[in-house]
Amino acid sequence: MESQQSVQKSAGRIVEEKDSLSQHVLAFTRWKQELVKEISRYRQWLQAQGMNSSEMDARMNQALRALKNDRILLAFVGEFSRGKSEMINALLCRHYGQRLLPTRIGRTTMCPTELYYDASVSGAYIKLLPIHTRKDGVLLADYKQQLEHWVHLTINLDDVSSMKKAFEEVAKTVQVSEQEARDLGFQVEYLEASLDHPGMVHVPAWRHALINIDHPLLRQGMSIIDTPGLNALGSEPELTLSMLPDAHAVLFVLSADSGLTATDHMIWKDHVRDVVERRGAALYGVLNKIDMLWDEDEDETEINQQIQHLVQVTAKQLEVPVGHVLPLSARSGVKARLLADAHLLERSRLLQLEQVLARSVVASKQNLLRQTVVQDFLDMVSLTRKGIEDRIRTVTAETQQIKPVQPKSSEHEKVMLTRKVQQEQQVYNRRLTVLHAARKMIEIQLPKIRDMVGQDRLKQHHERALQVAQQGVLGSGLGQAVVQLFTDLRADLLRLKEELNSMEAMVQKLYQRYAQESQETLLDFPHFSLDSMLHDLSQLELQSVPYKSRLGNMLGAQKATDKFFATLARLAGDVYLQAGAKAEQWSKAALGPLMQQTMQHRSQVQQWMQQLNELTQSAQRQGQEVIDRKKGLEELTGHLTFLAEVARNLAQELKLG
Ligand SMILES: Nc1nc2c(ncn2[C@@H]2O[C@H](COP(=O)(O)OP(=O)(O)OP(=O)(O)O)[C@@H](O)[C@H]2O)c(=O)[nH]1
Ligand SMILES: [Mg+2]
Repeated sequence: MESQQSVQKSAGRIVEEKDSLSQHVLAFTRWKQELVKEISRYRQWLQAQGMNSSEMDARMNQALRALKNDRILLAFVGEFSRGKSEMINALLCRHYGQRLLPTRIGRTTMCPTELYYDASVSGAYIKLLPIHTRKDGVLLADYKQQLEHWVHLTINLDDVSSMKKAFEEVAKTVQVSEQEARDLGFQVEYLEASLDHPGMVHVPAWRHALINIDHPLLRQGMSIIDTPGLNALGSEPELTLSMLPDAHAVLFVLSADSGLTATDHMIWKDHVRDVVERRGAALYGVLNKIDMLWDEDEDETEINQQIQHLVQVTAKQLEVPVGHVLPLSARSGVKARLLADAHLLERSRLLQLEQVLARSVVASKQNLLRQTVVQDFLDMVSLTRKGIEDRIRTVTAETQQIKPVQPKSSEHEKVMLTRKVQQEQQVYNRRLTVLHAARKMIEIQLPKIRDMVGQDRLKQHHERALQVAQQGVLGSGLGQAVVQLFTDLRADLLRLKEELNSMEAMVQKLYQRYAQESQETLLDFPHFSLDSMLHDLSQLELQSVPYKSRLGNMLGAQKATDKFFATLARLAGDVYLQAGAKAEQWSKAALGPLMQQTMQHRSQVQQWMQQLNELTQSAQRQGQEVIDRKKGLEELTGHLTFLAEVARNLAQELKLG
């Protein structure tokens, strides 16, 4: 809040953001907030009615967390000096009235740099992970949990020069011997030699940078990753194996003056295209620096034709649709924004880029949430509705049976109600017995799941793969180790899949028994499949192919090979453990609808019991009975109206998709 105010106060900054990307992201954020509100309303209502259960609570918490933490991740990749950082500046500069990231001819960005906004910490900062941490074999993902290893710089958003200085750190290099550079996992031929210290080379000072900064786009839930040019992709395997595949959109940046060069093509082929497309993220080629084609002597139409031709050629080379190659001048975009020059902004085509990002990235993210979170809630609401409808039917039938108040009718009423309570109590007990049996069954199965896929087994597989690596002939060990690891992990998941199938059959039977005991229609229960995780595992294995061949041929690249294997094993292990955890989660949630139904039934039986108590306590109240029931009915109908409204709102969200 404080930094937001300081941003607003400071002179010279243009605070207003009206571009379409920002608007779309903002609309998306509002949409999520509305959903959170709707879900919270339903949850409070459930609590007030005593109809919530711990399973439902857990399910709702998970969905609410997903909605609150959900971010859109945008990554910029490509050969050095193509203008990646300048493009990020173009997206963000208007808010600060200046460029954020350093841009220069030659290599500038030295380490992957993540920009985001974290509302839970006050003040802007840059956190930098020293390069020597590459030697200790600890993954970046783990370092992100141990922030004490990072160098912390605070950013003063009100002081332009201090801000510039802080951002310059990202471009810092240090000089080390060639051997040291190799030990750090670099390929020396790609490094710049030191001019004053022969035999020394420049390596990046930092392994990774995290920048927390308050900007409307970031505040609304967008995170941006800037990457250094060539070979950073190869030397930090986590970048290609984990960060890029996690991005929702990847912009592959090219320069319009040189078109697609051989190195551009290598990066595209080995590290970008397949990795991103397999995950279904949006992937665009950006032809930057189109201003270099602008020529005062040529008219605009001719220039545009040239640009269009270049776009078509590039699309063909990249084998993507023409609409996925975007011509742009990032530098003019920055200038136009800083000078508020509408004509230059149009010429820069920056707005087209923002529109594409808004349409494809934000919209696809929103759709994904619709299919998961919204659908899940809709299912829960329908189940509650069904329960209330059942109650209405019962109460209506009972009300019709009540004759106008006559002497003795109270006695009759009491007998009827006692019978009803007894019957329902029996049904409830039978249901509870089935539920207990079902719970027991799940409790027995849970340790089995944990034994089949868990930390211990993962460790065994890992060790076995390492043995295979050591036995392999020079250069081939890595490939064999990767194959071994994936074969073992997959075998476990396939066995777990079989186990889950038989569990599902058991759950199905229990649901049938439950329905028979209570003579109700069969409830639907949550289903779960390991297929997506098996798919993720295969994708990861495929992603390792370019590395295997490249590292396999590199003699003396032991460090890089070890690091690559450690990263791959960790990521595969994550998918594997996640599959185990999800299977466990499913087993616990599989009985959710049964529980919900039973809870609803219990509260119904309790109500009848109360009625019976009241009836016994005061005989005069018999006349009141019809009125009470009518009231009860009105209340239930009110509940139904409420639930129908919640369901309508949620269904509306689904339709909009
Ligand atoms: N003419 C022109 N120059 C640009 C444009 N965008 C960037 N540049 C220039 O190209 C050079 C490199 O830009 P950067 O943004 O640093 O490139 P990068 O891709 O981030 O490069 P690395 O950080 O080294 O990977 C700088 O001198 C920029 O001013 C553009 O649209 N037109
Ligand atoms: Mg850069």
